[in-house]
Amino acid sequence: MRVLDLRESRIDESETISWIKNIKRLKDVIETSRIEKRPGIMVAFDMEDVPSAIRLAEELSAADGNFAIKIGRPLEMQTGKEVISKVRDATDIPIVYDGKIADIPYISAKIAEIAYDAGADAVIMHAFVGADVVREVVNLGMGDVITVIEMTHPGSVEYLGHFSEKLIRKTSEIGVDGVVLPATRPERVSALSGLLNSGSIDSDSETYIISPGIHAQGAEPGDAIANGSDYEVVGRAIYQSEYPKESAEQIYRQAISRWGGV
Ligand code: O7M
Repeated sequence: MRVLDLRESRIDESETISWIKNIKRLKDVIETSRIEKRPGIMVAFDMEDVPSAIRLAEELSAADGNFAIKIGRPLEMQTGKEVISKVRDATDIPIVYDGKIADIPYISAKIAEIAYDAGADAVIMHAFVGADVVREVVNLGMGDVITVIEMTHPGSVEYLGHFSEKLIRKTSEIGVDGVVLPATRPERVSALSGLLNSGSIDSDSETYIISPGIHAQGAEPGDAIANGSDYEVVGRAIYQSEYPKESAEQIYRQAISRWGGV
C-alpha cells in the first residue's frame, strides 16, 4: 500500500488542513444535541387525550420560557407512533420519546428508529440493560439519546442506587446526550452530575440532565436545576391544570428564579 506523501502530491498542506477543519465542523454540526443544555421545563405528555396533547403542544410553542415535550407511553398507546408525528406537526419545540427502552440491542435500536422517523428528536432508554444496548442506539446517529440513571420512586434506591455511578460514567463515555436523575433526591443530582464526562475523551461534550418529580411527586420547582440539572420534567402539575400553558410558564419562572438566572 502506498501512503500519500503530501510533499509529492499536488495537494498543499494548508488545503489539507482546511479540509480537515471543514470535516470536523460538519461532524460537530451532525453531532450537536437536538436539545439545548440550558435550564428549562420538559413537559411530560402522559395525558390520554390526543386532541388536548396537540392543543398543549401548540400553546407551548408560544409560551414564555425554554420548553421541551416528553411523550410517554400512556399517550403513545392511544394511537401508536402517529401521535409523535401529530405533536411534531403542531410545534417546533424539541420532542422526546419516553419509551424507557430496555430490550436487546436489535429491538432497542428498532424502537428508537421508529420514534426518530416519526419525528422525535430524542429517545429515552434505560442504562441498566448494558453498554452494548446503549451503544447500538447511540450508533444509529438519528437523534439524541437519554439514559435513565436513577429514578424518583423509593425502589430506585434499593436497586439502581447501587450501581448508578457506574451507569453514569459508562453511558457518558459512550456519548449519550442526556441522563435522567431524580428531582426528588436533589443531593443525588448534585453528586452524580459531577461524574458526567469524567471518563470521556471529549471533555467538551455537554451532557444535559433531566429531572422528574416536581409537584406530583413532592419536589419543588428549582430543586433539581439549583443542583445542576438542566430540565425539570413536569407532568400532572401542567397537563391536569385548568390552564396548562400558564402553569408551565409559572413553573418555569419559579425554577429559574430558584436557580438565580434568566
Ligand atoms: O410530574 P408527574 O409526576 O406527573 O410525571 C413525571 C414524569 O416523569 C412521568 O412521565 C414519568 O414517567 C417520568 N419519570 C418519573 O416520574 N420518574 C423517573 O424516575 C423517571 C421519569 C422519566 O421521565 O424517565 C425518563
